[in-house]
Amino acid sequence: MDRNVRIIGVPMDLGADRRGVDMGPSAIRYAGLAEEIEGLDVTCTDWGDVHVPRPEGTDPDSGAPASGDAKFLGETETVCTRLAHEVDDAVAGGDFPLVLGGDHSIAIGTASGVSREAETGFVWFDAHGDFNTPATTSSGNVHGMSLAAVLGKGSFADTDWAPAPNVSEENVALVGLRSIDEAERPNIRDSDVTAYSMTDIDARGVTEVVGEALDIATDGTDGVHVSLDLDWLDPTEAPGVGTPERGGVSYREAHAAMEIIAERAAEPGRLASMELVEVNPILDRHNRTAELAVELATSALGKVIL
Ligand code: 5AB
Ligand code: MN
Ligand code: MN
Ligand code: MN
Repeated sequence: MDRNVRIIGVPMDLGADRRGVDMGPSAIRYAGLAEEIEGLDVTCTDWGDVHVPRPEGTDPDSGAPASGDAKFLGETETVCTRLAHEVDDAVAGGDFPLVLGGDHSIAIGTASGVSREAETGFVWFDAHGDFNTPATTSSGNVHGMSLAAVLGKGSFADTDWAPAPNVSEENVALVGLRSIDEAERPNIRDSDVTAYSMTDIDARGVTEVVGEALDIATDGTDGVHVSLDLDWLDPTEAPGVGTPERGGVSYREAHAAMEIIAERAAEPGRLASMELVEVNPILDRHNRTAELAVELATSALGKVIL
């Protein structure tokens, strides 16, 4: 990594059902994130946390009427707008934004900030599609709608905060899918994103699939944003997540993917930003998932075995 890494925490849990994911940024810091990055001879500055309103005393229906069946949409807009500003500020200052969640709804803010001045491709590592809209969601949780929001799907099209300014569907790759809702599936199929399921990884191997995902995300863009939902990994490796799904990638497959990202970071279409989301310390075992998040981030930033 050739830039200073700017750590931005977002203790957000309003987009998910399971409380505790708001402690993700603390757990990831406690697992030694800054120290490990500095161990790579990369400078690193921790900018602290973006303020997130507490759910108690707030109204889940805020943001109506545009919210439809999305909970805490008003608060999500507030947090994502703040985060977008922080990320934009980091990029403008020549820093590399490393955003710590919090639930995956924060990706709407990261995407807005990083793509404000630059065409940005996305590689979205996840067990889930995060492609629901307020019209298709069965849970009302915005973390299951975040990619659809970034791309301005459904009623998100009518908002000025959700669609990211410079992200084209053609430059978005989803990797590792294994749990898609019935009503969500057509949203993905009818879009121009490229979706790789675990079946693709089984058949072709993680290195080929991630290499192709990076081809898609770098094609004609200025940079790539990596959104890493820790439930992408198998729950045996990453138990501390709110929506675990069996059959995820292994520890080594996850590292291999991050190492490919690091290799490509020096090329045009280089790594623009990264976020680590959905770490829930309450559901974790001895901070194992947070430690894994740190390991994978350092892999993506250039850590090698030899
Ligand atoms: B995550 C579900 N599809 O919409 C929904 O963890 C789960 O950010 C979404 O990928 C999981 O609530 C969201 C059932
Ligand atoms: Mn997700
Ligand atoms: Mn997920
Ligand atoms: Mn989740």
